[in-house]
Parts: sequence; structure tokens; C-alpha cells
Amino acid sequence: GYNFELTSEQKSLQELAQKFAKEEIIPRAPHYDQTGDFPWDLVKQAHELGLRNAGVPTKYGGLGLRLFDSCLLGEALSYGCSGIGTAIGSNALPQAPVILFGNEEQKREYLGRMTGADVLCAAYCVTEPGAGSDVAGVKTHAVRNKDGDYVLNGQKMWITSAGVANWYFVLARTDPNPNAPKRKAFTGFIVEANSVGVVVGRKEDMLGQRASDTRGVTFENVVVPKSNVLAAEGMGFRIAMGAFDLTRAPVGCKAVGLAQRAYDESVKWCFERHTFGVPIREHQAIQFMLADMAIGVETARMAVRRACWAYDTGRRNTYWASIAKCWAGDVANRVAADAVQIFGGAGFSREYPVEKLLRDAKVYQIYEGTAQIQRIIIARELLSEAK
Ligand code: CO8
Ligand code: FAD
Repeated sequence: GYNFELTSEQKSLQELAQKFAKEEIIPRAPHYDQTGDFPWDLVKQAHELGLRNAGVPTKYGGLGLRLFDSCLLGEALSYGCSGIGTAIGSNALPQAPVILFGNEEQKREYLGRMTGADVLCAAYCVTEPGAGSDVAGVKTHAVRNKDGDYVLNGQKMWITSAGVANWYFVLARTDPNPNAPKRKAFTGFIVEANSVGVVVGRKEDMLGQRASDTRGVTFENVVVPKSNVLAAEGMGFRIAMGAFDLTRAPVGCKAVGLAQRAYDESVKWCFERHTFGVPIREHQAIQFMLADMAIGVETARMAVRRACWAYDTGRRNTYWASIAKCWAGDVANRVAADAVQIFGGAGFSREYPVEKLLRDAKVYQIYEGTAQIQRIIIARELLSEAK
């Protein structure tokens, strides 16, 4: 069975990330929230401390952490600021297809590159203007040229770290037949960001997680060598879905970090703020809100750990990863909204920390599959199990 008690190594790792969040991220978070600049200084510091590329196997220079341990890091960084945490940790998403489906040469080149002295980012390009939830609606396509390489055309949208990436994972249609089965119609490519024909769009002006660099990317007759096909032509849909099994619990852990921060700020405020002659912590209505926040944070963390345990022990975790991502995303939104409520008018002001948490929380119900899509996946998994 599973045992979530942390070992002394896990505690040290967690403490390192917590210290970095407290001393480095929290003081600089308001600046990056206001400006929307990419937090290169913090990304570099995190890189030097070994807080990035955690899931990359040691053979390719990474920490080779289990998913459970990576999530300890992710939660701690997101506690400081989930936008900066995303900027620091978003390599995990484009790395997942390479870790799961790359050949030795691809792993050595594209994972090894990320773990060297240079501080590099990568990005995962699946979503398009006309296809987000419905991945099979992707229109970006690739055709073979006379050398057997591929020519890629299409437009991706909402791509995290697009403007700072060194390479992209790109999902493209390679079977033009509209009736081709999804599991055979798409191919996953690794695309060098400096390839001729790659055009990066302007940075999105976002509600929250503003430090994270989100942009569109257009591919105009980009030649991709055949050696940059992941697994084999036609494997793309399964690669994209397999990557989500590895990355949805880590997104959930970041939502837990945000929710824990909102809860901690609320508890602190309950001691400081007085109404009707008593600190507001003495009002039962406030206590019940705190209790509901605690229920959410604790169960969301457990759901994330349960999904990690399934993955780390080699079990298919699609169902658990979606439960973790969905529940943690919903909890983060409810807890952040309750934190604003507990702060009263101060909660509505940029001078206090909780309005940012509410803005930052929203995207946890949108990216890596919306709250509705997670429920679709959970229902499909449980019904197919029940058959
Ligand atoms: N593993 C392996 N194969 C799978 C999986 C899986 N988990 N899921 C599905 N498949 C296979 C199916 O078995 C099926 O194959 P077959 O035909 O052989 O049975 C084939 O794939 C097609 O599956 P479906 O019929 O289920 O396909 P649907 O078109 O019905 O849709 C989904 C499937 C699940 C709805 C899919 O489209 C989906 O996941 N949508 C959500 C998209 C999404 O999550 N996008 C996220 C983009 S990335 C992102 O947002 C990044 C955010 C920034 C993060 C920052 C991190 C720090
Ligand atoms: P739509 O698919 O148009 O959905 C609109 C609404 O309809 C949603 O509420 C959705 O839940 C609902 N809906 C859709 N279909 C159904 C259905 N069958 N049943 C019930 N409800 C349904 N993508 C990447 O590929 N890489 C990235 O790095 C990346 N980073 C992102 C960063 C940010 C900040 C944001 C906002 C998005 C990012 N995305 C990325 C895209 C993200 O994954 C998509 O926005 C998300 O999957 C939803 O797709 P959509 O925006 O097209 O919404």
C-alpha cells in the first residue's frame, strides 16, 4: 500500500524549495505580476540550485526524481508564486513526451541540453486557435518531402514558455484522411525553435500567472528532420495523452501550493483583524470557512500524492491524474475566493496578497485539460472499468 510519510531526503528537498520560495520568489512576485516580464533571474537561480528538470533521468543530467518528489518541489515553488513556479517548472511538460517516447539519441540531445550549464526552456505545442479541449481537432499538419523529412505548417496557441523556448514538442496531423483513426492520424515532433519558418507571437496579457510566458507559435514550411519524429509516424495522439498522465498530477500539486498559501494568509489575517471587539477567528462563520479550506487543501494534496504513487509504481494513472488535477484546480479556486472573503475589503486590494491568488488560481480549471474535460476522462475511465 502507499505511505506518504516523507523521508529525510524528501524533507531536505522540500525545505530547499520552501526556503527558495520564501526568500527569493515571494519578495519578487509582485514585480513580475505587474510587469508580466519573464523571471529569468529566478529561473537561473532555481537552475543553479537544481530545482529544475527534476524528472529528467540522472543519465541525462537531471535529478531523476520520482513524480512524488517532483511534486514536493512543485507545490513549494507554487506556494511562492504559481506564475513564477510555472516559469521555473514548465519544462516538465515538453520533456514528458521525450522521456516517455524518445529514443536514446533524442533523449541525450534534448533532455541533456536542458540540464547543462545553459539555462534553457522548452515548450509543448498542442493547442490551436480552433482546437483546445478537442485535441483530435488539431489542424497543424506535416508532409514528407523528397528527402523523407517533414514540412510542418500550422498555428499553435496558448503555448507556455513559447517565447523563451529552445525547442518545441509539436503535435501535427500526418494522415490527411479525415476518417483516419485518432490513434494513427497524428505525429509528435521535436522542433528546434530557431528553425527557419518558426514565428513566435506576442505575449498574452493574462488575468493571472502573468510571469509565465504564454504565446502563439506559427510554423510556416518548417523542415523537421525525420530523426526528430518521436516513436513513429502516427503515434502522436498516444504520445500527447501519455504525457498528460505524467504531467497532470504535477499541475495539481501547483494548485495545492497556491491553495495552501491562500489558507496560510487567511489564518494569519484572522489573528490580526478584529470586528465587534474580537479577532475574526472567533466568529464561527470564519472558522467554518477555514475548516472547509483545510479539508480542500488536505484532500487535494492526498489526491496528488495518490496519483503520483500510481505512476511511480508503474500503474496506469489516467484516472487518478485527472482526479488530482480536477480536484486540486477546483479547491484552489474555492480556497482563493474564500481567502478574499476572509480579508474583506483588503482582499480586493492589490496591496494584500490574496487577490493575486484568486487571479492565479483560475487557470488551474483551464490548462492541461479543463475541469469539464477532466470529468469526462474520469467518467470514461470509471465506466470502462465497470463494464
Ligand atoms: N494514454 C494512452 N492512450 C490514450 C490515453 C492515455 N491517457 N487517452 C486516450 N488514449 C487513446 C485512446 O485509447 C484512443 O485509442 P484507441 O482508438 O486505440 O482506443 C485514442 O487515444 C483516442 O482517445 P479518445 O477516443 O478518448 O479521444 P477523444 O478525442 O475522445 O478525446 C480527450 C480525448 C481526453 C478529451 C483529449 O482530447 C484531451 O485530453 N483533451 C484535453 C486537452 C488538454 O489537456 N490540453 C492541454 C494542453 S497543454 C497545457 O494546457 C499546458 C498548460 C501549462 C502547464 C504548465 C506546467 C507547469
Ligand atoms: P475550448 O476547448 O474551446 O472549451 C471552451 C469551454 O467548453 C470550456 O469550458 C470547456 O471545458 C468546455 N468544453 C469543451 N468541450 C466540452 C465537452 N465535450 N463537454 C463539456 N464541456 C466542454 N496548450 C498547450 O498545448 N500548451 C501549453 O503550454 C499551454 N499553456 C497554456 C497556458 C495558459 C495560461 C492557458 C490559458 C492555456 C494553455 N494551453 C496550452 C491551452 C489549454 O490547454 C486550453 O486552453 C484548454 O485545453 C482549453 O481549450 P480551449 O481554450 O480551446 O477551450
